[in-house]
Order: sequence, then structure tokens, then C-alpha cells
Amino acid sequence: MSRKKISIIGGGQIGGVLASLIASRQLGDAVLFDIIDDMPQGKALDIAEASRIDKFDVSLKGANDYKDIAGSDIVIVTAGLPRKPGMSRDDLLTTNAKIMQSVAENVKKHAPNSIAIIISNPLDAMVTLFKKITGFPTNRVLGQAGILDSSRFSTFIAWELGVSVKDVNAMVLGGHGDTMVPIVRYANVNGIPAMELLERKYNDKAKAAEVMKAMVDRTKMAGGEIVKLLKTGSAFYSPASATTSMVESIVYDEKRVLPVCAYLNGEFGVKGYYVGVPAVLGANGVEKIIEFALDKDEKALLDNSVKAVTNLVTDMERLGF
Ligand code: TXD
Repeated sequence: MSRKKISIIGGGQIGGVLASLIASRQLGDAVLFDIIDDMPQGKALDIAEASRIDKFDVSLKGANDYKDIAGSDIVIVTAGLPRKPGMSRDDLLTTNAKIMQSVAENVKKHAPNSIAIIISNPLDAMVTLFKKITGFPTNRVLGQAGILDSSRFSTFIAWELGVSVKDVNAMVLGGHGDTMVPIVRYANVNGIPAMELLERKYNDKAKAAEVMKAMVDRTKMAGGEIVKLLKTGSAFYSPASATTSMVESIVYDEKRVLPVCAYLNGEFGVKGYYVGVPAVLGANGVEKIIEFALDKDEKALLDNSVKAVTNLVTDMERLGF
């Protein structure tokens, strides 16, 4: 099997960590592209010089010319400004839509057969715009949000219950904004409902519900919590890890069921929008959306989140994108 070619557009904080993870896990040959002269070349060289130590054998290349992404199997887009304290993801809309427009045109031209994973915020709008400009089929355009949001939720549950995070499964659906929907009913520790474990811990249903609500709220605001601490940018280690797991599932055709921002064509009652849902990721990108029944409250929360996504897309269209 020849090695995959994986290009990362935007060699900033997330792009750099992603290139390092992709190389160290030998997922493919990586190209790190940025508009800043020499910076991606510097990062690529730095990562390559760790290859003897971490024992990986892939090529790494920094680029300022889109010609270098030609023939990519996977393109990951991180280009765009991150948030500063006090900003919402949606505040990035105009600036990042302009950037996404040029990125999408170039990916369409230079890597027309690639599977594209979009990371830039506001995520749901940026994926929509990329899809619109490239005209790529929907299985080949997806966004990263849910894996990270779910990992944040799982981490908080593990800390609260004092168990290994490896045994916690928790899922977050909907848009990648403050309306995202952590699904409490299915949060579990190795199959045991997390709610039941909380109720046993506190021996008090109301208290357990209160603790769970605090974790749900923290999950929704987790990106902002990090922005507030970092002050100059947003989370980058965990978004890069989340994206790497998507790349891995595609490269190895693992068919993992992961929450991703995918195009819905009637699933979950949504038609024509990108929303975070569980999907099977394999060699063909998004191979299947996994639908399941939501209860009344969950459905209402998801509808509310979808509304935020459709409003954002409408705003973007009004701006002329
Ligand atoms: O989970 C998620 N989806 C996210 C997304 C989690 C956290 C942050 N997320 C968003 O990713 C964030 O709000 C930003 O919109 C992107 C990238 O975040 P990062 O922290 O990596 O931002 P940086 O360090 O500023 O890097 C962005 C790079 C920077 O090097 C710019 O020079 C470059 O993007 N850039 C461009 N590259 C290519 N082409 C164009 N036009 C361009 N413009 C800027």
C-alpha cells in the first residue's frame, strides 16, 4: 500500500500539532501549507528532525505554493483566525469565510479528489462554504467538532466519577457552538449509565442531576474556558488529536462511528445542512450517518442547535458568501 498524502492548510497552532501527530503515527506523507513565508517549512523540518527519536518514516514538507498539495488523498483545513477572549466562534464569520473561500478554490483546483476535513471556525458555516465552493460530494466534505466536544464531556465525567477516561463514552451532537447537545442519556462508563453512577455516588437524584448539568454546561463552554486561559488563541492540542482520529479511520478504513459535522439529507429530521451527528468514517469519507431515536427533550435541544446552524449559514449568505 502506498502511503497516503495528507495536506494541512494552515500551519498555525492546530496545523503544527496535527502534522506532528500524523507523522508520528505514520498516517501518511504530510504537507503543511501556510501563507506565511518559511513558517510551515520551519515546522516541517522541526518535526522531521524528531523522526529518528520517535521512529517514523514519512516525508514532511512545508509549502507556500498550492501546487505542493497536488494529488492529496486528504486535505485538512485549519486556516483562519482563532478566537480571542470574549469572542464567540460566530464573531469569526466574515474574516474566516474570506479565507475559506480562497482555500476552497485552491483545494478544488489542486486536490480535486481529496477528502476534506474542515476545522476552521465557525465550523458549521465553514464546512458549508467549503462544500459549496468545491462542489465535492458530501461524503468527501466533513468537519471536526463532535469528537473534541465528546472528549471534553467524557473527561469531565471521568474526573467526577474517579474512573479512567478510557472507559467513558459520551456523545455530543449538533452545531459546534454554545447550543451543542451533550447526550446525557447515553453517557456511560463501560456500558453502565453515568447518571446511575452519579446517583449512587451522591445517593440523591436531585444532586446527581445538578452535577450532570454542571458538566453539560462546562462542555458547552469548554472552548471558551481555554480561550480565557490562553488569552492569545484557542485550544489546539485536543482539536489536533480529534482530527487525527478522523484521519486514522479514513486511512485505515476503520469504519469507526465518530461524531462529526456531516451533511444531512433528512436524517434526524434535517435536510440540506451540516450538523454534528454520529457517522461511519472509512476510506470513502463519511460512509453512513448513524441515526437513532432521540427523546422529546433531546430532539428539542437538537432542533434548537440546528436553528443556530441555519441562522449562521443564512448570515453567511447575506454577507455574500
Ligand atoms: O474543533 C475545532 N473545529 C476547533 C477549531 C477547535 C479550536 C479552534 N478551531 C479553529 O481552528 C479556530 O477558531 C481557527 O479558526 C482555526 C485554527 O486555529 P489555530 O489555533 O490553529 O489558529 P492559528 O494558530 O492562528 O493558525 C491559523 C493559520 C495561521 O498560521 C495563518 O497564517 C493561516 O492559518 N492562514 C492561512 N493559511 C492558508 N491560507 C490562508 N488564506 C490563510 N489565512 C490564514
